[in-house]
Amino acid sequence: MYRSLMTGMALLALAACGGESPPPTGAATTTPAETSATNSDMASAFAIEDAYIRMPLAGSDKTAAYFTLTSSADTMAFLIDASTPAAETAELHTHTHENGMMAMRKADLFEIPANGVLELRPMGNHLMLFGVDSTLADGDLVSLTLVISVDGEPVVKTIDVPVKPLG
Ligand SMILES: [Cu+2]
Repeated sequence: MYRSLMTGMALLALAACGGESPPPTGAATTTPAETSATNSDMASAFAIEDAYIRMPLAGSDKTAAYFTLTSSADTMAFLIDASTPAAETAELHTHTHENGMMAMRKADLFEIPANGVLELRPMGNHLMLFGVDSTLADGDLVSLTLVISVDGEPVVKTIDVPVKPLG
């Protein structure tokens, strides 16, 4: 029962995400050295909790990452990019129901409200990972780098995220 549910979800992920071409590389702006002090100050305005990467289903090289990002910045910020050495590409995805069908769509950004929370969760907004390292195992810690745009400046935040099975 549980196994067939998981298989169904794998097929859904393949159907929804398989046809997309990877985004152009170099989309994330590199950080000039002279702004790094400012950026590290800004990075502390964003706290990431409950982060995990869902262990890929057997035979799949796709999975998703979830976390809760809390901002203490006084302006709206935007999550604009993500990357991890454990996957070839990472995309921001929304998860919606359309005409009774579940669909995932690539998003250019997620809003992080001023002094608010951006929540990535199963069946909601998520980070989709493609070309995932096939050796990932339950309990592994994976580096995840997020690029947050604050007042038009990229703020880079890197965290270690555990790999966990779904549920
Ligand atoms: Cu997705």
